[in-house]
Amino acid sequence: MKTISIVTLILAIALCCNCTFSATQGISGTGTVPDTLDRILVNQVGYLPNSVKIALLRVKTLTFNVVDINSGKVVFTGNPGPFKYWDQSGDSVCTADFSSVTTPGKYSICIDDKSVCSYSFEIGEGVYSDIAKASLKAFYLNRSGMEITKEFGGKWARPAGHPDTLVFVHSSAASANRPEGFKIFSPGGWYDAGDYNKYIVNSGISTYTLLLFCQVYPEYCKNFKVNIPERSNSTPDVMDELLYNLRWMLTMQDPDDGGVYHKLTNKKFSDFSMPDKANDARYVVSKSTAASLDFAATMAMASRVFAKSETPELKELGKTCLGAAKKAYTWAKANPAIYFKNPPDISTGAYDDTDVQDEFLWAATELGLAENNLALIPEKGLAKQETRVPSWGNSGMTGILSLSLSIDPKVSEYKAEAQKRVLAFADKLVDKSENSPYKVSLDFFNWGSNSDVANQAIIKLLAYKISKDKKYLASIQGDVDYLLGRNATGYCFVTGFGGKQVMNIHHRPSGADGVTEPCPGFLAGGPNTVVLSDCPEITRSKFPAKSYADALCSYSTNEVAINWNAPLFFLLGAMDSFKK
Ligand code: 9MR
Ligand code: 9MR
Repeated sequence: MKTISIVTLILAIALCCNCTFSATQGISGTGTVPDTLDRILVNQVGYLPNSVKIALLRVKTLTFNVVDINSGKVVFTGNPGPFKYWDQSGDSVCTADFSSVTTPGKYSICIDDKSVCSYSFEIGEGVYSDIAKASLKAFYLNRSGMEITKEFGGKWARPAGHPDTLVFVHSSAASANRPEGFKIFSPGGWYDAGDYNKYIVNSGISTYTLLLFCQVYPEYCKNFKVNIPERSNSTPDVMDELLYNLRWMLTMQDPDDGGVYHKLTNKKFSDFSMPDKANDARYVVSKSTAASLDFAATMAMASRVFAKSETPELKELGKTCLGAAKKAYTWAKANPAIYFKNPPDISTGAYDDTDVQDEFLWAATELGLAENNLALIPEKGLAKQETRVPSWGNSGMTGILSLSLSIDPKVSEYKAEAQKRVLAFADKLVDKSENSPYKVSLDFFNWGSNSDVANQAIIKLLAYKISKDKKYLASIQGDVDYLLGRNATGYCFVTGFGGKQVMNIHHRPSGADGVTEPCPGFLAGGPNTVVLSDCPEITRSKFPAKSYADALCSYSTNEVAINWNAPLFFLLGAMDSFKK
């Protein structure tokens, strides 16, 4: 893969053939002047006509212009807000509000008589359609055990890899009926991320997020079409895609005792080969309490969503899911503290967690909702659960989200309390974004920080769904804008989109396929300072919001993952559903 985006270069030349830096002065905290195209930060994909539209300027200017790219005409002139310093990025920015531009078209924000312009963007009702589709299609491109054909994969077509029709039971997972070396059949599912392994904990939350999307936006889902092999059947394509993973998850349960294997994996991370060339032996490793609970919660949620489906097979599958959920939960109750740890001979991702109270809460809540059994819902646990964005290791809040949307009158009391908490949390997030120089709620950069932005947006979207209060919309837009370019790195973080594109994701197929462009539709993990040593040759910024490298070696900032793309799709699908 090449390191510089062709699109970036062409745009730079087209927009800025006379790049003097005269009247405008760099105001970056480090004293360095950002690249010309990074001096004005915009959402490089676009805005719905009636949305709030705010760009960020890193240069001092009295006015800014919105320029129609086709005609070259200035359609709006505005005055920026005051400069504000962000300790997370180490620089100052000011807002350029151009919400009053609503005419569909292609634009750029310029200052100084067009000597400094932003990347281009669109205004229109359809601006999120392609990117929402791509962000779901990314799951298809990460399917294990299936050939990605030209018809559906285009230039990212590849042979099938990891059939997982012959998987060994690892010593850590051995049981009386399935001793060490026993062979099981566990095909399908999505690769977790840039690696080729499949982990139940992370699969659970990702699948749940897509199920939640189907629950919250049923009409949109019905009409949402993606070019995947199942597109012609009567099941919505989002559901088809998640079924590919859910059916694999079901194979990870030991039919004898109901316990769920933590992961299906190679002993160590493979090199950057294509899936069909990376054929080391595969193992299921150790059952764990967390995996069993996340599995139970996801299956219980699936049973509720499938019960509403119009297809008899899905209704039937829903019953299977509920049965599997109950068995896994029973196992976890009997084995409440089997915390996963990599055995000495296994070094792939651990998704380890020694506090499973939140997983218990999530599973119990989902089972209570699925079985209409109020007694199962852990009242005390709910009260104790801290309000936070859900993640693979902290899923308790997910139960609260499910409760807040329940339609079962039996849980109405819990529902009211859950809604109150979702709204209070969303209000706090809105408050943060309003006061943030970069207009985002994010103020802490973890591994996968971009997914935290998308997950925060989900909280606000649910608050909007519950309250119909438009006050959430500007903040949600801010999250979209951040991910699509209005951030301290200037990158549009979804592969295949934007002017400054991410080209070198830590994703084995993208790194090995010989195609210049990475597989499209993936959300890069994003900036953080958790691991600074992943690329020995690259020194990253000490400012968390800028500590990002578009380099294949940067697994800590530039990997992709199903639990990051799921909230991305949720957010982009929701935005697309708002079109008129
Ligand atoms: O490629 C691996 C990636 O998929 C994981 O998310 C990441 C963190 O567990 O690890 C990557 O593998 C790296 C390993 O941890 C350390 N040596 C370099 C490997 C990347 O090439
Ligand atoms: O997303 C995970 C992150 O929260 C952890 O800090 C990190 C290190 O343990 O691992 C991340 O998950 C990786 C997993 O272990 C292996 N597949 C790739 C995942 C994304 O980087």
